[in-house]
Amino acid sequence: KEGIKLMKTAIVTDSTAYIPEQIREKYDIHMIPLSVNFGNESYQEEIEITSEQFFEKMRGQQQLPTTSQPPVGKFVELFETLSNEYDAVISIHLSSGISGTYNGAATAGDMVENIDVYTYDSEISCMVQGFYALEAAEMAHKGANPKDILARMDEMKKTIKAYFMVDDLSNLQKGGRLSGAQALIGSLLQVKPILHFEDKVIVPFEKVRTRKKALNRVFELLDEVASQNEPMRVVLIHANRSEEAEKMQQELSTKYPNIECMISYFGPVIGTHLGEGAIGVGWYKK
Ligand code: MYR
Repeated sequence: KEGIKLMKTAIVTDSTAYIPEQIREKYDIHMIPLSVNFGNESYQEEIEITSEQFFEKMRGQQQLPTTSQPPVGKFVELFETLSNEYDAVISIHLSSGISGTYNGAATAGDMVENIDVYTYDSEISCMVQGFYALEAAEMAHKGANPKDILARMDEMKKTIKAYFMVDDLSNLQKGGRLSGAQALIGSLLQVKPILHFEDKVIVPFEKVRTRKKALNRVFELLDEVASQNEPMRVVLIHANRSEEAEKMQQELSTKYPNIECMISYFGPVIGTHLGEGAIGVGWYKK
């Protein structure tokens, strides 16, 4: 008689989930880095350059850095190594509407033969993408099969939301990551628009005049969900504004005992496109 064999599924994500190393280790999450380039100097984020070093370096530059997706070969190499120990891989990535990373992982998945690779488009990025990776890792650890993990992520997608604001829209515009009507974008350069993801790309959500008003509006949107008193996870994401994020965390934790509120950051690659001072709020119902 055959015993029940638990599937061993490895969870892979990319650096833009900004899951701190200790947490990746604890959850056994494998990470492939994207890079930032200053002229012809290239740094793999989270490995060769920290957020603090990056923002400091960016401040001193005339020209904006650029970013690049990981080479397909990096994914191939990792998937092949994982095939020695696992039956399957779920590889979770930043939105395919803003980066070629997801497609690169999918190409690599097709190239590797001795392991099943499922690529997942988070349609978002940063710690909100990290939420998928953390839940997937918890399930994988318990021996859940890939189909069930993928189904759970699709379920999460229904309540996952993130809004974010930048101090200056020009980085996003220069990097070509702001979608929506050009005329609208022109008129937005004067204000502090709230941004979000729609159909995998970044579009303005609402025009607001000041950062304070924009934040209040985002907290109002959060309140619509948080006041239902169901368990939820919230993340405050900042580009080198940790004190501001800590203050907000305190306020939210006091106001909503049902939410688990964490702080995360916009690292080098996302920081290149959003600029220093950006702030975001993301959440999902658990
Ligand atoms: C690449 O070079 O492939 C990376 C491009 C990254 C574009 C990032 C655009 C900003 C994303 C903001 C995410 C906010 C999530 C809450």
